[in-house]
Amino acid sequence: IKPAKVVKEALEKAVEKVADLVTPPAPGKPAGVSPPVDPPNRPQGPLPRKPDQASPSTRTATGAETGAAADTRGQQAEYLTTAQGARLYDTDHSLKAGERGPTLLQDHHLREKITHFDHERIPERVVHARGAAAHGVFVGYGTAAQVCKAGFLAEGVTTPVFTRFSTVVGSRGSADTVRDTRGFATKFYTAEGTFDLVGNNIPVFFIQDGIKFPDIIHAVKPHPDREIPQAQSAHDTFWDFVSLHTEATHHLFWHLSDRGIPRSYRMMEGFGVHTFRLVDAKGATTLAKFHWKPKLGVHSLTWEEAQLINGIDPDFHRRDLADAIESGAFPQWELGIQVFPDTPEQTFEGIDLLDPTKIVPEELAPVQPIGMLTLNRNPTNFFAETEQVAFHVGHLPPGIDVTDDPLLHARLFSYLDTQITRLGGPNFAQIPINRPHAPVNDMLRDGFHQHAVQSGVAPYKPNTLDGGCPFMAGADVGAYVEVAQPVAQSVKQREAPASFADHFTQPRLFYRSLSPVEREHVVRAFTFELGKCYEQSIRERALRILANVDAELCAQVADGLGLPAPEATKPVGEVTPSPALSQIGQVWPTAGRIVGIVVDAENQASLDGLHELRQAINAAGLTPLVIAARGGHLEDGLEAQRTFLTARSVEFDALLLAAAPPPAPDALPSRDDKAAAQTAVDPRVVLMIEECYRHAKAIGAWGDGPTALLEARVAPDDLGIVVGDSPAGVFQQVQELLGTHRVWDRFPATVV
Ligand code: HDD
Repeated sequence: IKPAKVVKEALEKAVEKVADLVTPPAPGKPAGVSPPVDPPNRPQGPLPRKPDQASPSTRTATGAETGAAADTRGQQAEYLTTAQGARLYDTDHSLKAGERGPTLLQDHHLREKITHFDHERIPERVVHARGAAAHGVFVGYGTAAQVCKAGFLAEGVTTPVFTRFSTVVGSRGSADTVRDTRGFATKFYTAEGTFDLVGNNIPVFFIQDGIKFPDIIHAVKPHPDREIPQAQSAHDTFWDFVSLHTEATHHLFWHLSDRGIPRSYRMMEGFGVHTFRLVDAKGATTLAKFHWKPKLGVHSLTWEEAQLINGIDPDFHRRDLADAIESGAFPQWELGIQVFPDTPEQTFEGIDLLDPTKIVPEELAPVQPIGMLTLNRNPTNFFAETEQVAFHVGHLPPGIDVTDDPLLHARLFSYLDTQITRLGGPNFAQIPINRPHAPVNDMLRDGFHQHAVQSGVAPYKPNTLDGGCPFMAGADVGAYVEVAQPVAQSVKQREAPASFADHFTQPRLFYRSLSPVEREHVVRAFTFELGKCYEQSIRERALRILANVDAELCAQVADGLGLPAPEATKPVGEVTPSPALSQIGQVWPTAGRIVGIVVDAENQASLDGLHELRQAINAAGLTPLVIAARGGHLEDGLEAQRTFLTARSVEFDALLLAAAPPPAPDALPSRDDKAAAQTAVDPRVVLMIEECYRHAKAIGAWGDGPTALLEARVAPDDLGIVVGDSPAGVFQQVQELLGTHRVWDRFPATVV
């Protein structure tokens, strides 16, 4: 043990070192929004949130509202200790035989610190590895009570939840905005046991039988030889499989539509996919499909935006969710059900309800709202919560049962099985994020990572030694009793029913229900993905599938690939479009959108009215971000949150131009300055305008702003361009345009 004096000196030295690293604010210059940083020589509170997180309101869910202490940090306790609680005097130097001598094996702190670090990583999820999550609450409307006895659906019952969104294909460090299906998994900590609704943002699945899950996943994951491409479906093995496996066609169409590149997790629908069986208080059953409807509407990126964002901000969706919650813009979804009579056939209007590649159009069975989900608190620790959360389709409360969908049955096996490897043993339900809120009284014992200290001697049933406990419950006291469902007298066989055989009608229904601009995106997506395949035979086979779904679509994709369009071999008949499948054509709330405002610090007029504009944008529930040539202070109470160097159009849903800033000295760092001198407006601002224009976004301009528009060759009277005198007036019109998300009319679709 070092004498106290030596320890004190070492501490003082360390404090001096840290103090050297902290640059005090220049004299006379405001220190910015954060208070000056003191050397951390004593416990301190966490740093304040950054300003853009504080809008549109300063409310956070970290206070009394949810009772959560998201700001609690282990690091704030006064002294560093070992895992056994012994206080440490030094964590920077190994114990050595003399200052320059060899390290001693007896250094327990060194070994504990390194050993723990060596084991910090656990296997990532085999699918859905990349995700982001949030806590929240679900409030039942009571409208489901007629068909479902689950207590959490009763009127006004509030249930804590944890929702994790994810991509499917990419590994844990992959980018957020790849083309993919998104996972939408919600854990309801109900008083009757945990209910996990483990769904996707697409209502159908690639396969009809879970035994094929390893095949589809092996096909879509990177090629095993070079492990490329990461988080992509545009490659040969994926298209090899789906072109040979026509039941994937319906999911494929959703995947290649705008649904595959959502604007935000907050702006996605969610689907339970399978048909479930609901049980009411009297034991009567109804079949149902679960739907999540986002309050902000369903919106997507453009393909070019999605690709740019993958490089510019790979955490785009994760950041968007966390920032929105941090700022008090809590995302909400209404839970709804489509209900169908529980007939022996388990079909509805000729659609087999056990086939997970089929939807039931909402026009035939409307989605009836049964409750509201609000996500209002970010996780405190990503690993402990988002990474360790374990969902399982078999986690069901009384009132919700499964059907004989063969995809669901394989899932009922897979989720428990995978957690045993991923979370290191069978006791993962004891990890805090997975702990049920209902009392647990099981007889599961021992195993890796057992945290409970179980008393008693008789973890078996029946027993007398522990007083016969625990006893069995009946349905009258909340037992989960499976519905006594007749099982058909049948032969053992590996077959799909004939009612699963039509693979093309519903893809056509989906495609024909889209608006022309959405169909154009599907055509381009097929052309892009097949264009990335090397094997000609795969492209040709995929075209033969498209020919069966829609001859026009097939011809356009074939044209893009430079191949002849094949004839249909199994053409499907006409379909009645389902308008509910299109995400365009409605006006949505604009809350939660990001508005960029370009200013010129040297041009005072461009700062006039900015305070009021920011307030108006905040008050409307949107987030304003001021962009200038340099960061920092602009004028009292006004900071530049982005610079021309850090801002790129893809971060903004709409762009406002208060100025036409001339090229800053760092405008073109890698090219000769002559080029910069020839442009009147900073080329990075011009690029922002060009991209916003191309991505069909609303752009507003006042003051010198229209000059910047002209520099980007955007006509002030073009569709979705608002030029006016006052910032407030321009914003108002831009906000109206944002209600439809994009100004698609700017680029009339060329598909029929
Ligand atoms: Fe799955 C994870 C959704 C079919 C096997 N799945 C997983 C997650 C979601 C889904 C959202 C991530 C949960 C989280 O955030 O932790 N999966 C679906 C949907 C499906 C589906 C909507 C079809 C309707 N899944 C499916 C099949 C199998 C699996 C057919 C296997 C037979 N899924 C798994 C898994 C995962 C998983 C291997 C990986 C990590 C995990 O479970 O916890 O067990």
